[in-house]
Amino acid sequence: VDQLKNLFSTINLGELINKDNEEKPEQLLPEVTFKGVAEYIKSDKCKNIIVMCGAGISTAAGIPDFRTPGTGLYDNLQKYELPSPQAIFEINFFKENPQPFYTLAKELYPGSFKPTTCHYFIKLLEQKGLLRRAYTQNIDTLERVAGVGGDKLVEAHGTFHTAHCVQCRMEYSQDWVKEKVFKDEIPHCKDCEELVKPDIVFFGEPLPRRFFNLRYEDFRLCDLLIVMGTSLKVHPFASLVDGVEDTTPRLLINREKCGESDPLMKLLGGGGAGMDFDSDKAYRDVCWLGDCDDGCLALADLLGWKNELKTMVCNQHKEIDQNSQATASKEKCPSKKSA
Ligand code: CNA
Repeated sequence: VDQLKNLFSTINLGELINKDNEEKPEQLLPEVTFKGVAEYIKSDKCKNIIVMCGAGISTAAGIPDFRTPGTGLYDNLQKYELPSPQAIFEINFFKENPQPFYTLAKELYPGSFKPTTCHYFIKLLEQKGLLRRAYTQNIDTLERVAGVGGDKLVEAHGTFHTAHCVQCRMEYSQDWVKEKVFKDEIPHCKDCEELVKPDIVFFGEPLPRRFFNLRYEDFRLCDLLIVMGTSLKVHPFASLVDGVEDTTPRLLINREKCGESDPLMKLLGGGGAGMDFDSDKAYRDVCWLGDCDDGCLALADLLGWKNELKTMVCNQHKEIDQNSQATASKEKCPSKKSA
């Protein structure tokens, strides 16, 4: 370690990093701002948008994320007496002790939550013919509930939509598993009696084949990457931000900055370069800090879609309320003329 420290102390990192960045790729945004991103979307240069999202797009629906201090799941798992917060999503721990996962699953089961404005913004991008793909880490299926087509979705960490026996791989439906979970029963395979687990990817399991099949082509063709509601801490998902071309603009909408480049890692050849929002060399990365729903509404406003988005959210929520026979929303949908 001391030798490495000595070696680094003799290297002028700043100089090397500057050299690395000497050739700045072409800037496609008219200006490197939120407004510049909106203008770019309106231009004919932006036809393939990829959205990458995480738990932060669903917190407004009432589903906690992992890492937000206080409200995140990792701060609220004490009652399960786990060896570590992550254990609830670790495959080996699950096979030994599935109860904590199923207790939590009952709380978070899809069907009890409504998509957020942000989910409907993704749907709107699809309707406008601009969505190449939405890569989600979420397992709550709210993108599907919002109407995003299955062909436009990559559920990178799996989904509650289907389930399989961990042993013989027999498939089970979401409804079958849900019925057991809501009766506080642990679902067991009808055939081999082993555990049945929803097809969400646990730590220690590979990502779905669809993720690997689509990612290279999708990201090569991407004209704009929009990253929303994720801490970009879980790999390989997080490294997707480096899969786009050097010129492709990237917009982060999140409560905190994340995914920024680490100059030392870059120099050592470790991983991708990450994003650069603030240096004087920034030419394509833009950050909008705040809640995803507000960010999507602000972007929709600049695009002239705000009323359309608000109307979509309102109508869809009313329909969900009516179908679930819950109290119908009293919210008034905006009229076509109002902004
Ligand atoms: P994370 O690590 O908890 O990060 C969430 C990020 O979103 C943080 O940067 C927050 O600051 C930010 N955030 C939270 N709420 C908002 C908001 N309303 N507006 C803007 N930003 C917000 O979660 P990641 O998704 O990055 O981590 C990946 C894990 C989380 C995946 O494996 C998921 O399966 C897992 N997860 C999914 C869900 C779900 O399906 N809804 C819920 C909890 C965890």
